[in-house]
Amino acid sequence: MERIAEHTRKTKETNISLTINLDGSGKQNVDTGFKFMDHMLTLLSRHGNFDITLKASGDLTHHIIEDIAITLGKCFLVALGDKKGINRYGSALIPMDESLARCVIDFCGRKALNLDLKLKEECNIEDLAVEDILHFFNSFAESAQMNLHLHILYGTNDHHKVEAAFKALARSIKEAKKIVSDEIPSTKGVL
Ligand SMILES: [Mn+2]
Repeated sequence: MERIAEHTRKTKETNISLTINLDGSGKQNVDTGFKFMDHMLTLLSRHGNFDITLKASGDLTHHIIEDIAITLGKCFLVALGDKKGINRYGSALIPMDESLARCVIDFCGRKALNLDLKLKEECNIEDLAVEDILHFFNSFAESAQMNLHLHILYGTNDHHKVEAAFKALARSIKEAKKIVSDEIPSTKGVL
């Protein structure tokens, strides 16, 4: 069965159109209007080994980034379906030059977020505010109904820290979405 999800979210604030294919090969066509977001979602797809097509527009940066995260999380939830056979858990330690990111995830059906990217507050990374980047992970975890533990262990360059964090999330997703059996990976029998 194909693990594909397509969702269009149109509100008075934003217009998000997103498709993912969990069994793709890491191909992407991403246009969010924000260079840094495009950069991060492109590498999320590439290193996460899922295909993504995304077009986003809207009024305010905060709204657009938040609604992309909500839509992306929802697409993961839908594409994972009943989660039969998935590895469920994923983790990764990923460096980006002097920075090191650690990510551990569980597609368990419940949101929990433990996030510390050691970023300078009230600061921008390229064309995005740090608070919008942090909020992205919160909205994504909530919408995908997953446990997300994402930490920068050390580092100095904020661009490197965020890039390492997205790559660690990508590798964790790649591992967690993988089909490894024909059973639902829960003693409750449901995820
Ligand atoms: Mn970069």
